[in-house]
Amino acid sequence: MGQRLADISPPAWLAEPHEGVSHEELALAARNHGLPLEALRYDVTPPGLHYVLTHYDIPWTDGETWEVRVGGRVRHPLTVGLNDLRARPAVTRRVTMECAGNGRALLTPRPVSQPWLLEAVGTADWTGVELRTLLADAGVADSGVEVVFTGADHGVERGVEQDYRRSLPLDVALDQDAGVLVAYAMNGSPLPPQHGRPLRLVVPGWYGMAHVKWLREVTVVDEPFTGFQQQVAYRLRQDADDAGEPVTRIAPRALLVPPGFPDFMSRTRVVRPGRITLEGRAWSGRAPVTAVKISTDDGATWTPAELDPAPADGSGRWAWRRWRATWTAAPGRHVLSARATDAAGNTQPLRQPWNRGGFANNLVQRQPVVCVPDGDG
Ligand SMILES: Nc1nc2c(c(=O)[nH]1)N[C@H]1C(S)=C(S)[C@@H](COP(=O)(O)O)O[C@H]1N2
Ligand SMILES: [Mo]
Repeated sequence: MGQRLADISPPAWLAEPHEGVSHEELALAARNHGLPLEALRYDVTPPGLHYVLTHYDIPWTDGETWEVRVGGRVRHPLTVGLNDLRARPAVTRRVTMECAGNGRALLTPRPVSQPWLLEAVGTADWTGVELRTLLADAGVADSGVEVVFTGADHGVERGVEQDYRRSLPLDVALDQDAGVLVAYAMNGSPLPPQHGRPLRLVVPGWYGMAHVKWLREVTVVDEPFTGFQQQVAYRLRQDADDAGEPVTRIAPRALLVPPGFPDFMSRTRVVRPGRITLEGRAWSGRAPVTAVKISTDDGATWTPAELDPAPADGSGRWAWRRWRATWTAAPGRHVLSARATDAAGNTQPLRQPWNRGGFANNLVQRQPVVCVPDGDG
């Protein structure tokens, strides 16, 4: 009696300077696992190693009876089952997806939410149907401005009970180059439950929140969508009462495959003296990555890395690229970094960008390494 959802669902807050990660954040971090960074070696992330983020529960879904409704401001509302989708022309796209909150737990002050370090990324081959063809069949009315996507998951967040919902501008939803998919397969197999079984949206180049999982409704609307995940969450704000800018496309980032071998607790990397090949991946959802530089002296000096060529057929446009560089390690402590730049001139900041949600923070990685001669145990 007299209970309100707000009592169990706190507003967003920032951690105090020495506030540790709580059990609630640990529970989120265990549910929403990251990519083990050694898996950056794979072009396509093997099943189970792709990062996962789910705000509420993974809903129980049945692929055989699943239907997605395409409605709202359309001339011919559609209800499409999985077999109808599979009978349509299939498209496979290789897409690197990254959570907008990647890097959040490294910020000062630290926004309290899913405490990602740098591992909220993965690359998959997504197969499905072009969203624009479904919208064309439904016949978008002239009054349409956005498309709202509804997932089958339900929860409460900061006191607001909701289905997970996000929108895209109609021009993105309909654009052939944007390449938005309604996907039913990941790496050639039906979507695993945690990645949206049986259907999800894939929005190449956009941060993860746009890729609505367990997709059950596609609704054309005639006014900009003001739902929680659009207007309250996923905004770049300095102050709690800023309207803020929406989070959209992925900012450039490069990460290193962790060199050498790790210490169990500190994760500090141990390498031997001598020549070492450093490698990693770089991506941007804004424009193709054009350069990666590395630093082995904590950002004091930078040298170009070698970038793998992009596939000539354009299939790598939305996928990360491998880079490599050689480093001659000398005994002692070092901090390694990599920095990506894209064709639009976007690059990674060397000083921390900050916003209240900890979104789209692409500060360069700092990887501590200790170089110890063999037998110096
Ligand atoms: N229905 C639904 N879709 C969702 C989410 C969600 O909680 N519910 N989380 C979003 C967020 S924030 C991210 S980062 C991606 C993660 O996708 P993945 O778990 O397949 O890596 O899914 C997005 N799609
Ligand atoms: Mo996310």
